[in-house]
Amino acid sequence: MLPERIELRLVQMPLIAPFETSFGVETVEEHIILRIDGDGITGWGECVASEGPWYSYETNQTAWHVLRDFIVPLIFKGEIESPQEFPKLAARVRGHNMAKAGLEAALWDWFGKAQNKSLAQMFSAAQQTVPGYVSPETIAVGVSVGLQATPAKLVEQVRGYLADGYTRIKIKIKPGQDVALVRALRAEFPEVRLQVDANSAYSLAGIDIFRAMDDENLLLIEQPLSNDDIFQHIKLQRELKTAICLDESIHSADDAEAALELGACRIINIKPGRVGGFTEALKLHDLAARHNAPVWCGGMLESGIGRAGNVAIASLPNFKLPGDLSASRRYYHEDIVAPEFEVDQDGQMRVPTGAGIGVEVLQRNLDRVTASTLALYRK
Ligand code: OSB
Ligand code: MG
Repeated sequence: MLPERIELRLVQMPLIAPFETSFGVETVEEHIILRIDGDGITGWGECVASEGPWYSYETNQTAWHVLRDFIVPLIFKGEIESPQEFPKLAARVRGHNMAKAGLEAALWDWFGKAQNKSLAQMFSAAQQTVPGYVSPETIAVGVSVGLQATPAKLVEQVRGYLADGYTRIKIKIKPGQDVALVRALRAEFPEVRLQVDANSAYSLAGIDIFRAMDDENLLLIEQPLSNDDIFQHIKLQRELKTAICLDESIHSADDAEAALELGACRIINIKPGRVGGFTEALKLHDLAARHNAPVWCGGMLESGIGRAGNVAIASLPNFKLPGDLSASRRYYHEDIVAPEFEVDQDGQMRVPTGAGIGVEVLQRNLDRVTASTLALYRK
């Protein structure tokens, strides 16, 4: 297919409630929505960089610059055969995984629409762990709960999410707000599937915190130590029964191979944005399966455009744990797609079956949240 036009939109979507992690508070989610047009077909993708370089070094401004000046021109060079060609086309650009992943996502939707295949179908065909795999109609999903003002408020939030149906709870922790939160939740919900995410807020000197959590029957401890670190996590994992799950440290399937073989973690959180796109995410999925390491789908508070791709990839066989894939209304008053993503009483979310992302982009809603737009054309 021949790309003719690529549009970048900086969107700002107010969150229903502030989302607080060890690296800061977000009240408005700022992302870049990408649109690609060519051969009479439109494809949509979402770049999950943020306003500031807190979770990773990328920001919307770096992604905008790298897309406009380097990645988009590489895409306009000629015909593209498949979305899986993208990583090779963009390989000259080092890093900037979120920028790359946003454009690759738009290509997957564009090809899906052209071939009348859903992303779930395309991803099932591309994964190599279970030949002939057919994605389920629904997947079990979880919710990621930000830091709250008091443990009592956290307990009430979690009670609400459990009533909504979510089958797994993840809470954010940071030094000073950690073991006590886990214990407060365990006292109320002894059986709930519970995990914690530190977003790199600790060092090995804080090992006693994790020893104390080790008896709380957690599914996993996500990214306790430095972002990018593998070595310190090896030392920590050796001391714990609970599985460490890496998020920030894993930028590629190769990183995952190192982390798993060296014993830095036993579980991996896959965010397509963090690893540079769906093609790399599929590679990571297969690699982890070969290492008998479960994966699950992380989230970046995506709009429905990004969420659609996450839900589709989370329907693959080695996504053995519920992802941070919550209903549109857990984040936003109004999504920019229809139908919105919903969770049923059993904590299940539908995997879209329509072509590409399988949800319709609501142009009026998109226009309402757009702060700036840039259209680029093939020369
Ligand atoms: O570490 O998983 C994370 C949100 C922004 C940045 C980093 C993370 C998160 C989440 C939210 O935990 C997951 C979601 O989209 O619900
Ligand atoms: Mg995380």
